[in-house]
Amino acid sequence: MPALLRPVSLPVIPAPSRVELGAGPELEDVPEAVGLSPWGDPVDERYSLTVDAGGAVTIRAAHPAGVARAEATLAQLRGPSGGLPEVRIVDGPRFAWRGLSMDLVRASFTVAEVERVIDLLALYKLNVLHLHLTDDQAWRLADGSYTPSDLRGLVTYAEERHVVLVPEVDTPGHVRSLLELRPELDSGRNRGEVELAPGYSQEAAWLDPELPATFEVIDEVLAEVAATFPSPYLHIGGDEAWGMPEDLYTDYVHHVRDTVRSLGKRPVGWQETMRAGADGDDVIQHWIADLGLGDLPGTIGEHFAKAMADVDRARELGVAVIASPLSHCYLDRPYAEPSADPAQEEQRGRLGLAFYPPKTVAESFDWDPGDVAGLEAAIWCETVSGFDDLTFLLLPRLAGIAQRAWGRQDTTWDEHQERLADHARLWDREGLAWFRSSLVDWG
Ligand code: TNX
Repeated sequence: MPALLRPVSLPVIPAPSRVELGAGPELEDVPEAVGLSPWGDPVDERYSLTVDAGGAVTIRAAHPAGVARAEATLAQLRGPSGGLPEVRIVDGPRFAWRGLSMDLVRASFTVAEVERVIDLLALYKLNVLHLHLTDDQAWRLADGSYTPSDLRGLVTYAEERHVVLVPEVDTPGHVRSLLELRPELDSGRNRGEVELAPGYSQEAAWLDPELPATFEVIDEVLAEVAATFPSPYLHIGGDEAWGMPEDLYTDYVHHVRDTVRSLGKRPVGWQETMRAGADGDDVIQHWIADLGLGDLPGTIGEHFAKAMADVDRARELGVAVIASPLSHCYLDRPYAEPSADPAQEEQRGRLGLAFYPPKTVAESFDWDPGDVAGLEAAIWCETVSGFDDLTFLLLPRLAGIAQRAWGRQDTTWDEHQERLADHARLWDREGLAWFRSSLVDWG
């Protein structure tokens, strides 16, 4: 087994084992994945896996990515004493694009910590780590954290695990940090307080497409990012450009999409970018969904209502939609049920945005993504102050998203919670903090 294919911190396949790389008739019985391939060209991630009575393992897959998915299944199957059950599995993904969007701005994570998140994605057969690299609080491409060589190292680490890193440069809104770094981007009208809801205001800044310096800076940033990340997709952000006139927003998005295309990449944008229309190869990421709070007041309310219509329009036009509805995919949502461990209650109370009504792990699992181009969980880090906080919000819900993204829709919560109980020992072995939901019988 080439070392490259081995999820490093996961158990290694025992000898004797055999990997047969090539198409097999049994694989063709598994439906092909639907939606967008994060590699651009489709990659066949289907595999078959046999463990015989003597413990010998045989894996067959058409592509090394399929072998990596089989290895993830093996890691999940291995019992507490290291043994493997006798099994025959023929398996493949439901959606081609299965990811996690990670906020690297509101909290800071070391390269080694990001690698551990990539390991977790590999364990759950997720194949996209979407890196939210820039925001109001920091511009991680310049002011600290990640050097180009760090980022290239992460690209290689992810590639070895058949995970694609999709970089996001979030503009024209969410750019307060950039304006501090590059004061020449202040056009005299592109920053200030915006009242988002009655009595609630926020400092906001946006990039002015009518200021020549804007695209001198942004086109260069996009070129560097495109050169660093081999992903055929580049995420242009485009969410919540508070205070920006709509015609300027549209001009801005058109320009940035053109730049991204000229760099040989396909643009992905948050759903608001639909306001600039969309071409056949644009990709929209859906995040705004009903929070169950009724109509929200003020600017936020108007924004949400409009943004929901943006997604409807994307669907009508046949634009590819990656689903990350905050109702089910936002893992910065507070947990509603108590922890089975009273010592975790302080952490539970502190984590997740207070704006979101808390939700139980079971409620988060109860949904069908439907007919979409892919699925991404999202972890935003306003309330997160370290790696333990991060994994506390990721686990166990990330496993539920992975089940929806890879597995059959008819898996019930009961079946899912039994598997979660089994997986807790993997998280413990990796030393990961996780939320001990009182709705799961952890045994
Ligand atoms: C909205 S999701 C944002 C983020 C916040 C997040 C908190 C999105 C495209 N924008 O800036 O961190 O809500 O959940």
